[in-house]
Amino acid sequence: MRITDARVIVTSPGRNFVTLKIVTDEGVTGVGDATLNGRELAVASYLTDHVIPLLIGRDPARIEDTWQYLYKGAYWRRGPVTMSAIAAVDTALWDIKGKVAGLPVYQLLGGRSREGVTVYGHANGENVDDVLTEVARYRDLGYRAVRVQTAVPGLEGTYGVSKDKLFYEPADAALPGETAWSTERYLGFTPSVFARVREEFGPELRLLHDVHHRLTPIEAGRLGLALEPYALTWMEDPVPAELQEGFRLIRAHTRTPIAVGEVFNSVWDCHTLITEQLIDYIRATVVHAGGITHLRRIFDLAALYHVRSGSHGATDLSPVCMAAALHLDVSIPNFGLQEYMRHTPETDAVFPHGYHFEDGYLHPSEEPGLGVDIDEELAAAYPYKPAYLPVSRLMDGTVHSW
Ligand code: KDG
Ligand code: MG
Repeated sequence: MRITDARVIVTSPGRNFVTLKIVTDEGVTGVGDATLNGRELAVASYLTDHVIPLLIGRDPARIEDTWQYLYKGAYWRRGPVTMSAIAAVDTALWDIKGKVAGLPVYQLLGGRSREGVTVYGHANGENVDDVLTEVARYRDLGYRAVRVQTAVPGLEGTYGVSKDKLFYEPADAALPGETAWSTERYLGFTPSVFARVREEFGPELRLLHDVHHRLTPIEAGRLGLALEPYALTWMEDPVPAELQEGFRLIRAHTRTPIAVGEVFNSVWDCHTLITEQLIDYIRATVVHAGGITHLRRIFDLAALYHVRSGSHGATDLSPVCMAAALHLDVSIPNFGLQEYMRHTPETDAVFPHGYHFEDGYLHPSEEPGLGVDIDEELAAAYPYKPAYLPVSRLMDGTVHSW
C-alpha cells in the first residue's frame, strides 16, 4: 500500500480546525487533527509546503519510521507548529492501520485497560452562585469530575470564564482582546469558592482548578496550601512551565496535586517534571505532542514515576483529536482523567464520530481505525476566520503570563 494523496482541510464551524486527510492507492483514508489555536494557518502551510511532498509514495504502515523521518530528518526539531504537523500525519496513519486491520485503534495499542474514560467538564460563572448552578448541571449530567472557575471580583474579564455553557471558546476576536490580572485579588478570593463548592456538593465529586500559568512558584505553593482542605484532584498550570525546576518550590509547599502540559509538545518539555516526580498529571495531547506515537512515549515515561495522564480536551482540539485521545486513554495503564468540552452541533456535523458520553465516561468508537471522519463538503461551507486568544495584563498595564 502507498500514500497517493494528502490534503489539508481548514474549516470554521464556529471555530477554526485544521485537518489532514491521507489517501492511499487502495482507497483507505486516514484523518489527523493539526489545529493550533490562533496559529492554524502556520500548521496548514507546514503540512502543505513541507510535509505532504514527503508523504507521497510512502508505505502508510510504517508509522514509527515516518515519525522519526519527519522529526529527525527536518533538522529543526520540536515546537508547536512542527509537532502539530507531525501529530496530524501520525494520527492519520494510526487511523489507516486500524482500518486495514479491521480493529479500533485501542486494540492495536494493547486493548482495553478500563471500561470507560472518566472525563471532567468546565463549570464556570461570573460569581459563586453561578458556579454552584453550573457544578450542579454537570453533576446532573453524570460527570464525576468538574473544573471550577469563577470570575475574580474587581477584574475585567477573567481568562477561562466563558459566557457559553458546555462549550469553551477563549479565541474570540480577530485581533487579541485583553484581560486584567491581580494575583492579590485572585489568591484572596479563590479558596472561598472551593469552600462553598465542597460545602454544597460533599466530598465525593472530584474538583479541579486551572490557574492558566498566572502565578510564580511560591504563590502557587500558597494557593495549593490554601486549597488543601477542599481536596482538589488537581491544580492545573500553576506557573508557566519553561522552568521545570521551578516546580520543586511548589512541591515543597503544598500537597495539592499538580497537573501541567497542555502547551507541551515533546517529552523534553516534561522529563524533569516527570522524573523528579514534581507533577501528578501530565496533560499533553495527541495533536500538540507529536501524535499517538509520541504521546504514548510520554505516558510510558510518566508511568514509571507515578504520574498519570490528564489530557487537554478543550473545544479547540477537534473531534479527530478527541477520538485519538480516547483510544490512548482507554488502553494505557496510567490513565488519570480526560478533559471533555463538548463541541457545537455544527462541529459535530462536520466531524461525524462514533465516540459517546455516558454516565460520566467517554467511550471510544468500536469502528475500525479512529472512528471519526471529516465531511469535506460541509467543511467547505465554513471558511477560516482569524481568531486570537486574549492577552493578560497586570493592573499597571504590564503584559502578564499566559
Ligand atoms: O487554546 C487554549 C485553550 O485550549 C485553553 O485555554 C484551555 O486551559 C485550557 C483548558 O484547560 O482547557
Ligand atoms: Mg488549562
